[in-house]
Amino acid sequence: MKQKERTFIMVKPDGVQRGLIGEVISRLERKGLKLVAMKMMQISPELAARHYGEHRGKPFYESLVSFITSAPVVAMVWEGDDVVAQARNLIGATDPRKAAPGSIRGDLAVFTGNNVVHGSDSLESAQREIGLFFEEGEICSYQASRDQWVYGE
Ligand code: D4T
Repeated sequence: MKQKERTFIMVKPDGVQRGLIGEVISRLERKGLKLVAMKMMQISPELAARHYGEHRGKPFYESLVSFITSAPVVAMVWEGDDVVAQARNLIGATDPRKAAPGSIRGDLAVFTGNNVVHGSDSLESAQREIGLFFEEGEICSYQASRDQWVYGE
């Protein structure tokens, strides 16, 4: 079986605190994407700085790091055809006020800082972010019987 594309998805502290872990997972699962790794963790300031390195120096950087380290998150790896773009579509625009109804942020959030979920924005970001949060041995690539129904394989 050809290795499908992977992306990094994280339920942020607001999503965990609001009891939306299951909702986020459910939406991705129902689409047909496959969960291949998951852990709940408290992000250290060091990991936050690496994850959000591209935003260092921006006006919202300090509050972003403070927010993402403020409570546990659920870090995940998802697999599927074109999964980076598919997950971003399901998540919706960064600003929840502009996110399409039907998307996670469009339906479940109102404020850019607290937008429930993170999803990698490119294949390169996905590889980098997965590497920051997971060892390769923690990722379970497996054949699911539903694959033939999702992909017609
Ligand atoms: P993440 O990375 O959390 O999935 O968000 P996006 O990929 O959709 O958006 P981003 O990288 O541009 O922003 C990262 C993170 O910073 C917060 N943020 C962003 C903020 O608080 N104020 C802002 O003006 C922007 C642009 C929200 C997400």
